[in-house]
Amino acid sequence: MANKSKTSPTFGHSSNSIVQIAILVGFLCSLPVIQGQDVHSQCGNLTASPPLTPFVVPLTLPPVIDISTGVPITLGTYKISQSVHPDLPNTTFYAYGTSQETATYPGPTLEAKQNVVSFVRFENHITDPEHIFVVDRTLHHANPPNGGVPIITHLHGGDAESKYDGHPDAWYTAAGDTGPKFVTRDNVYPNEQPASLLWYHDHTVGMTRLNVAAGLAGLYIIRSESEDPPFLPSGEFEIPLVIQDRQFFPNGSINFPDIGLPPFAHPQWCPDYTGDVILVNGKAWPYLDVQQRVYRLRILNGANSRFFTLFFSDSRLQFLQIGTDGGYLWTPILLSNITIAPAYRVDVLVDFRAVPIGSSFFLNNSHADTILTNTTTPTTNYVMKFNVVRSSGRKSAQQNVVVPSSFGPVPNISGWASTATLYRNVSLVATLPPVFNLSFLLNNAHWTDAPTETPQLYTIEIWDITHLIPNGVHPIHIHLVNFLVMHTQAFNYTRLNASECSLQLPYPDAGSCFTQAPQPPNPSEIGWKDTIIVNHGTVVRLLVPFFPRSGQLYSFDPTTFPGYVWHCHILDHEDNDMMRPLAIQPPPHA
Ligand SMILES: *[C@@H]1O[C@H](CO)[C@@H](O)[C@H](O)[C@H]1NC(C)=O
Ligand SMILES: *[C@@H]1O[C@H](CO)[C@@H](O)[C@H](O)[C@H]1NC(C)=O
Ligand SMILES: *[C@@H]1O[C@H](CO)[C@@H](O)[C@H](O)[C@H]1NC(C)=O
Ligand SMILES: *[C@@H]1O[C@H](CO)[C@@H](O)[C@H](O)[C@H]1NC(C)=O
Ligand SMILES: *[C@@H]1O[C@H](CO)[C@@H](O)[C@H](O)[C@H]1NC(C)=O
Ligand SMILES: *[C@@H]1O[C@H](CO)[C@@H](O)[C@H](O)[C@H]1NC(C)=O
Ligand SMILES: *[C@@H]1O[C@H](CO)[C@@H](O)[C@H](O)[C@H]1NC(C)=O
Ligand SMILES: *[C@@H]1O[C@H](CO)[C@@H](O)[C@H](O)[C@H]1NC(C)=O
Ligand SMILES: *[C@@H]1O[C@H](CO)[C@@H](O)[C@H](O)[C@H]1NC(C)=O
Ligand SMILES: *[C@@H]1O[C@H](CO)[C@@H](O)[C@H](O)[C@H]1NC(C)=O
Ligand SMILES: *[C@@H]1O[C@H](CO)[C@@H](O)[C@H](O)[C@H]1NC(C)=O
Ligand SMILES: [Cu+2]
Repeated sequence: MANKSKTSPTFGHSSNSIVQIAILVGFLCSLPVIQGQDVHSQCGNLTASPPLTPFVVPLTLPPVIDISTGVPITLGTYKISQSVHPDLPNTTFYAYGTSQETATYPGPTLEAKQNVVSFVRFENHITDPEHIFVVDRTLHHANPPNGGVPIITHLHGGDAESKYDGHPDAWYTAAGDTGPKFVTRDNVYPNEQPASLLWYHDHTVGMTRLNVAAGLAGLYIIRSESEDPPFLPSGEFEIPLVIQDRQFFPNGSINFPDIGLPPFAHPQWCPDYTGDVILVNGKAWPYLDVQQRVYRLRILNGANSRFFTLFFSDSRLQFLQIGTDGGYLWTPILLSNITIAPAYRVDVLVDFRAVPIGSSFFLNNSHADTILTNTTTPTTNYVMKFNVVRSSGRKSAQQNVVVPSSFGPVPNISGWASTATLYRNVSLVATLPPVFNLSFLLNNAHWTDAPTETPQLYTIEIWDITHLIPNGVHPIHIHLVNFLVMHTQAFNYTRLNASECSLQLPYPDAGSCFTQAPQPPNPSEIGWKDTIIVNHGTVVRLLVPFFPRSGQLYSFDPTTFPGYVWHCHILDHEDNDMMRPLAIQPPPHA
């Protein structure tokens, strides 16, 4: 690794271009001349993984740790060797676990109880002098004086004091170096929020994409006696699915690009890491034997940048969606397909009583590799396989699954919106070469610029997220709070860019850039969300309450050091430079 980062590639001229990306960002680029004997991996042109027969590995579930006992637990990060497929040598991962021996990728599933405080200490036991992937030193990144692999763990979706939120500058290494905003390794999670599926993952500045691709992610479930409906599938019928993609070398190592897109002047950074192997809970295209019953699948898109549009290979199997990022939906909804961006969680019921014993079905994916390239890697068109089998031992009695028609009252969004005290228009932009080195920005500002998103605690804001890049899509994540999508609205980018119209005039005014009236959110995005897809040529309007969903006060002070962040959840974008501070201010005086 050491000599790789020193051998920075020379940017020569070649007739070969990564044509699609070049066209999309509006200029031509050229390939670097690769020097020396080292095997390099070019962003957008990784060597295909060795062929692996799909659906031969059984799905495994990460170990579960009960964190509702009041007893503090310690999770370390370790370098481990784990098998993703029998035809591939073991892979080196960075992984969470209670010890070197028990560390797994994905990490253990932490099970918390609503309103029961959990104490989780994260330690760094990765003693590699350098990361297993090449750190791009032209990005703003954690740079420990004594080297090593910095980590900092964020509980995604968690409502906690910011010193426990995994601030990107609060990293620490095994050798004891700490980032400028480091406070503690001991985290306190109040769990005073709805029953929901969260996840914990690394959030180190400029290195999140590397640490998460290396394996640093796991699930966190909040259960609630008052909210979890009785008779929902549980135990062996409730299956968590962490879906991620990776590319592999024949020796089992993860193939992560170490040559970026010239002449963007970031020698290693790749704008969208995607792989040609789909992993579910760390196994390549696994299978699961299911009984003729209703199953509850709790799905996380844990990919760096890949979106999935999930559907079953047989239309008799559909998703009854009962939850989003932030908990139960007020109205469950039957869907044939669900699109999940990185960090999206969906809680779905699948009724295998609709299909015969002995039959098999695939969970497929129809989403392009990236919206930028709009290419499809055929091996990513499928995710896993379900075999419907006779139940062994117990009699397969009719299962008593009762799905409530409602999990609670529909929030009065327009009523809340009328009490909003601040309207904020935030924009997604890109800096393009040759004038600037490619990066993605929020509001034209860099991560290191002073905070501009400074909401007052216990107020409601309306955020318009205005996508001002000619192409691409960005899933935007806000820490601490959940929000509701009020609407999305398409506009004509070409006309806006040419100053022929304005977004300040409403549709259908002749001077308005909007090409349609405001549209309701996608069916699978109706509900509490902490991450939201913002497509190019659209404005997404969010209702963002800066208070707990209970309507009560926080039990902690969200205005203290080091503060929160909001960012794009394409990890490659977040690292360069699509992340900003979220500095919550004291509440207005009464
Ligand atoms: C992709 O890599 C292969 C070698 O692995 C090379 O032959 C080909 O020219 C590359 N294509 C592009 C567009 O970079
Ligand atoms: C490969 O990984 C598996 C776990 O997936 C482990 O049990 C086994 O010991 C590993 N083998 C080697 C040679 O490290
Ligand atoms: C695996 O193969 C890749 C590509 O040849 C190489 O760069 C890497 O060092 C190898 N990893 C190990 C652990 O041998
Ligand atoms: C995907 O689901 C949406 C509704 O959420 C539906 O309108 C669309 O037709 C579905 N697409 C396919 C290919 O089934
Ligand atoms: C992406 O490619 C598919 C076919 O490969 C095509 O049907 C679709 O229109 C393309 N989408 C965009 C946005 O170009
Ligand atoms: C789903 O994946 C399976 C397994 O690869 C494949 O046979 C099937 O054609 C796919 N279905 C669709 C509709 O793409
Ligand atoms: C929503 O709130 C507004 C303002 O408080 C109120 O006028 C309206 O009746 C409410 N709507 C419903 C359906 O409760
Ligand atoms: C672009 O990156 C190069 C290499 O890191 C640097 O020398 C140059 O100053 C950067 N240009 C701008 C406009 O940021
Ligand atoms: C946007 O406006 C341009 C210029 O008026 C027009 O050519 C184009 O068709 C419009 N695009 C859409 C999607 O309406
Ligand atoms: C946006 O406008 C600028 C001129 O102001 C032009 O150079 C550029 O090509 C336009 N971009 C697109 C995608 O239309
Ligand atoms: C939002 O900001 C963008 C970029 O500054 C601007 O073009 C747009 O008009 C603004 N929208 C509103 C409604 O003010
Ligand atoms: Cu992005």
